[in-house]
Amino acid sequence: MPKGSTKISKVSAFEFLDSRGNPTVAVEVITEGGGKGLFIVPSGASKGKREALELRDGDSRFGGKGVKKAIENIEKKIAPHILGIPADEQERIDRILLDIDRTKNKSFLGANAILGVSVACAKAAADTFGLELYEYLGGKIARFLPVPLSNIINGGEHAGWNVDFQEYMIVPAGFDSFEEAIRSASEIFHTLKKIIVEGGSLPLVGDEGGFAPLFPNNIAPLELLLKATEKAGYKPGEQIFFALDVASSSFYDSKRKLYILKREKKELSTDEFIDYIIGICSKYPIISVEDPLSEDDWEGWKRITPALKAKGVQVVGDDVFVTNPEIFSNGIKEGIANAILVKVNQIGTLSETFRVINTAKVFGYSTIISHRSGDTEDTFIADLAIASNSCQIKTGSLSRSERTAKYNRLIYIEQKGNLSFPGKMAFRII
Ligand code: 2PG
Ligand code: MG
Repeated sequence: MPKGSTKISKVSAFEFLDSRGNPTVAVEVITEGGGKGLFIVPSGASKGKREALELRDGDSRFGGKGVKKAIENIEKKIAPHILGIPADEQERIDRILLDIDRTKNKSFLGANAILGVSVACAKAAADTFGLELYEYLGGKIARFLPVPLSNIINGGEHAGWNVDFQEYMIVPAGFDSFEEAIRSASEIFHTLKKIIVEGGSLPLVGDEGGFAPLFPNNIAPLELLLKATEKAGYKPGEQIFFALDVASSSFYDSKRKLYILKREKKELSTDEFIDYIIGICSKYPIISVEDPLSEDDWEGWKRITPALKAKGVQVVGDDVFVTNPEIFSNGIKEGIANAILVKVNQIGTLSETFRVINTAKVFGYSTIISHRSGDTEDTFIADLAIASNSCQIKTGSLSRSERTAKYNRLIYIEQKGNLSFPGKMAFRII
């Protein structure tokens, strides 16, 4: 029962800072019943070309990255249309936002403005009802905590190109609880730090809190992960698995149709690159590979998907789907990937995000709820992962508070709630 009316009584917008120190939109929605919801919008670096548009001012403030226009849009173009509407009528609110915007990529209002309002309404409604956010979004029944894909070695655009691949993740799937899984990830992270320092490198971290030493090739980080896992006392391939975000759109030359590996001084055709990826997956306990091929290489995706699936590797589409229901449906038709990375700011409303998640479930695709490389202390995605029964979350390393905030929220929920940790089941391994 609501504590009071969920009707929206106030909408305020702020220019906050994200984890890279860039401005980002924050929105607070207040209901007549006294419920409050504040959401801080994240921001990506290695973006898919077809993501919804993040509106930036492009003037002299913050090197052009200010978000005052988006804030003005919230205050003047959005707020008057949603005041008085119940914050729990999510579909209706999101419809109003889309009807005001009327562009394909949300460029009139800005996806950052739209998303800020969309999620802040959900948070305000949950608060008015006196429910935890995951309960409000997912219903009051027991469900799953997500298995983390923890990015402890950062590369590519997130780390000044120390290595071509963007993310080397450990996946602590062989445990019975989230708490134990996170403990193992943290211990491996700190063991990795020792190994890096002993090897003569500085233990500096990239945008998502993973270490970012210089590597001679794209395989060396996997050797390091193996070493750190074993040295920390864990079993690779049993307790700890590995995952990659190749983020290959960032080094694909679409004119020449070549994958350019700067660290290895190699230029590979699609078929050569497919063999290269499959070779890596055969050598290490890799359970999941994200964006192995470019968003412009759908023909290649059609070939790599069955090849990786045959090896039991989850094939994740991020830049290639950009959490867009239409693009995702085309991908399903073409047999591309068997999992989708879900980033709320790629699409811009909560309703569309749930549409994508539900479509994935119908067609047997796994869903991984994801942060952005420019993130904030906001923990919304932790609740979204539970509410949507996604069983997997990608939210960075075991350092930097904008990353650990999500882990801490999940530890808190695990201790308070009646949820279970799916472990290997999240990857369809019994
Ligand atoms: C990715 C993300 C998050 P960005 O590619 O999956 O890790 O990076 O937010 O820079 O797109
Ligand atoms: Mg990605």
